[in-house]
Amino acid sequence: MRITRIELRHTKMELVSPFETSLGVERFEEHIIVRVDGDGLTGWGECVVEPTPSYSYETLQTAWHVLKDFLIPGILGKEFDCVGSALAVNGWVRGHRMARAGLEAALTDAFARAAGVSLSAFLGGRRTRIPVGVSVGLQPTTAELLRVIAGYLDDGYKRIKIKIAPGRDITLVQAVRREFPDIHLQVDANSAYTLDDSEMLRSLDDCDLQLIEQPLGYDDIFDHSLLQRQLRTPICLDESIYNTSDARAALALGSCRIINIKPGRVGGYTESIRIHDCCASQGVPVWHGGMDESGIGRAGNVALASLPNFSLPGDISATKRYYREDIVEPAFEVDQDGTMAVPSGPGIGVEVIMERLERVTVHKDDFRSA
Ligand code: SMG
Ligand code: MG
Repeated sequence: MRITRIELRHTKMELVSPFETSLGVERFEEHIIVRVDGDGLTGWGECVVEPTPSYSYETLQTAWHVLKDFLIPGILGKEFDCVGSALAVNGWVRGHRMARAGLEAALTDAFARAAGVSLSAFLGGRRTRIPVGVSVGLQPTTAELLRVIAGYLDDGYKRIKIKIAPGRDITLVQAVRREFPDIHLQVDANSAYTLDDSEMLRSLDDCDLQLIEQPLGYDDIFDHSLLQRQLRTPICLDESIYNTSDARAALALGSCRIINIKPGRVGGYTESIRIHDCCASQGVPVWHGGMDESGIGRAGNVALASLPNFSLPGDISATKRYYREDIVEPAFEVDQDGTMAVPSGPGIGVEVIMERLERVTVHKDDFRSA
């Protein structure tokens, strides 16, 4: 495939309700939508950066810069026989994984379309439906949290994750457990604690949680190993796993027993699959995280999560959990059994509605080969 055109769009979409975590409150999602054209085909990807360097050190501006000045010039106008050969050209770029993942996603969609297969099949996925869960932000009151969770259980979700933060942790979790004794429940701290909080974290052992996600430092592996030794509940690492090497270190040290995979965080589908395979070979389950993607990113997530070792439900929820109107059709839905269908059409398998994409575009830039 010869890459003839690449387009970047800074998009801004309003969430149906504010999403509060230990990192702050989000009311809008601002991402970069990447479009790659070649051989008469179009591929789409979503770069899950945020305007601020909070969840990740990358920002919308750094990703735009790295895409525009390095990654796009590396491949524009060139001919590639597979995604890997296009990635290899930019292999010298260190870090900036969200920027790389957005471009890899668009390229992979284009190559899957060229092969006439779904992205799921192209990536090695086997399932036609995947188990999904929902991530519930911090709420103004405990009563409101219980009400929101009840609504999601009515929608069919079988796994609930709640966000915790210092002072808004054990009592919240206990209240949720009292109200819903049997649900699959997990918590995500987004690095809000230190080893000084071990006592509170140990008390979570009595709440029958599936896992505790990223309790300690966003780039820590060692302290998590000390904490995991004190806990019966599995720790799941999110922020501190950037690549397969981190995953191997974390598993060897006993820092976690489960890993959350997000292609944006680890630099794309290829590295995600390496981590997936590494965990599978050690009998360690993984699940697919979420970054409040639009339907473009969500379609990619669903496809990746159809691989066999994504055995726990992901943070991949129905479109209506995020946006009143998405930029793709059809919308993603959750069944009463807590599963979501994996699109089977070519590539990401959903249609990008250009008029809606145009409406959420703040700024765009277009790069064409001579
Ligand atoms: O896409 O459903 C989603 C959001 C899932 O909680 C979610 N993501 O740390 O796992 C996480 C957060 C990261 C984004 S909040 C800053
Ligand atoms: Mg997380």
